[in-house]
Amino acid sequence: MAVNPDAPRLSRKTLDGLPERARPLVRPGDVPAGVLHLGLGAFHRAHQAVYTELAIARAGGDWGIVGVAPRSMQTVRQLAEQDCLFSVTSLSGAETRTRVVGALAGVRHAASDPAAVVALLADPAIRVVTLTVTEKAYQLDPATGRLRADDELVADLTTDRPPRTIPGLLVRGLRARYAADAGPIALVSCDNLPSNGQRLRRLLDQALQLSASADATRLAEWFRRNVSCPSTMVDRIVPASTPDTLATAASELGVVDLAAVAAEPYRQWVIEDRFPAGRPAWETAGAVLTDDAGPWERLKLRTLNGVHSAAAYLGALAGRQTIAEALGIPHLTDVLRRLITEDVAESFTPPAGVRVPEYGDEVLGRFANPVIRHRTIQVAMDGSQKLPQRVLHTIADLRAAGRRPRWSALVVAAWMRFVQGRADDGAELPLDDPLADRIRQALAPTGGAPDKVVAALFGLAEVFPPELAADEEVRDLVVEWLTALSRHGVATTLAGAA
Ligand code: CS2
Repeated sequence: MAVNPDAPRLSRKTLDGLPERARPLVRPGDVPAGVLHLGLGAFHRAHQAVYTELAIARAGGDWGIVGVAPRSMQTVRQLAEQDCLFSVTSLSGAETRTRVVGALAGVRHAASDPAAVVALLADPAIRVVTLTVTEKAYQLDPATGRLRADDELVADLTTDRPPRTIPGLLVRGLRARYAADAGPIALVSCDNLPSNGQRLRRLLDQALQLSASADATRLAEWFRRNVSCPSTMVDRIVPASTPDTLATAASELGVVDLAAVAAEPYRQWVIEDRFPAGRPAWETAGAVLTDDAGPWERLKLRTLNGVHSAAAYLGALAGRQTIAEALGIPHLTDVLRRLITEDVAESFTPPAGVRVPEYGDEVLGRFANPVIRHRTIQVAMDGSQKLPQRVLHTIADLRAAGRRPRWSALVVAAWMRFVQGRADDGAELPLDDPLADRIRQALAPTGGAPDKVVAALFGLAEVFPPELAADEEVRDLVVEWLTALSRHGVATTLAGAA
């Protein structure tokens, strides 16, 4: 299905012709900007933008969002053509609901106009910055927490050229804010990383030091006193939009929306309440404000995201296109349930009142939603950046308690087979990962022998901490699973395990 490019577009002009139930709660332009958001992908549009629009509609406040696309000019162009309007379709088997969201007050393109973003960071009206920039933007060594500055970031921090990296952009903006005396601000990471706020703070602290200038000490002091980095747990399944997404939106709206996104109905946001210059009343939109998001982050990363990655790697190897289709592999749901109850639930203390097996069952129900066509390949990408917090932390905590991480080792083995690039039927699998070259180099001399593959990939220090790589029991488990997967494929391995 494709939309007719000549049909009328979603815009302020066409808003009044929309079905009543599809109209935005806020009109863009009516609410001045107070939030700057970096990363204008589908997830932001279906998550923070929805919460913020609801919060403005229910509790008021000048909290319109200026959305910044770091790279994609297409997103910026499409949204600009639509007066920053876009729709979110909630999809469940039972119903399809499409509503236009009016939270965006403006859009910018960082790659071609970084100065505009720096100026916004120095604007006193902007009091909250939210980020969805994916795991790989947080360039910290997992073992030491030290900044891993590549040439691009070093150039951003030590020269006057327009910044190209996210930390470079933020440092430049914070400097400008300090110089302009534009007041305190909260920087809110909405990426799927544990202690994402602390990570962001550590990253910026070190980046500010690297960019040292004459007033470095005062700048560091200003940063300490005026900038908060609350941690958050974000949750909503939002697959990349497809021509089908746009066609559904067009038929629900009666106009074409090239920035449409579709998502599951479920959404959750847990936010540490540390905002020195105020914030949207997100609690009125259902967000949970807390003083420690840590247990929620662990719950979600290890259960939802860990199991998601497991379904993605095993599903892709078995030739399944979507997560829901992957759950149809015989025995996979049983194995995922054992991963949840025998490994994940034993690895940490959940938030008060939450039982991990029940939360896990709810997650499996969400994954089984057949109308959310979330591609296994999409969830599988950037595995080197995702594996630590989704699976390896579970393994480390189980080991510390003297337990055997049987099912988590299967997920590691599935990733190791996935990165070798062939599905069980021989079809090619893409390796979309910032460490792709390193992974290929490590694999080259192994000839695909499971013990050699495991030894070679355990050598990637960015992914596997030294204690884990040296743990023979874990290594033997992973080799055992990888041998089974390589010899017999996913279906037989699962049938033998369940
Ligand atoms: C997924 C997440 O793509 C992925 O790696 O696991 O994007 C997942 O859909 C979200 O975290 C759900 O909140």
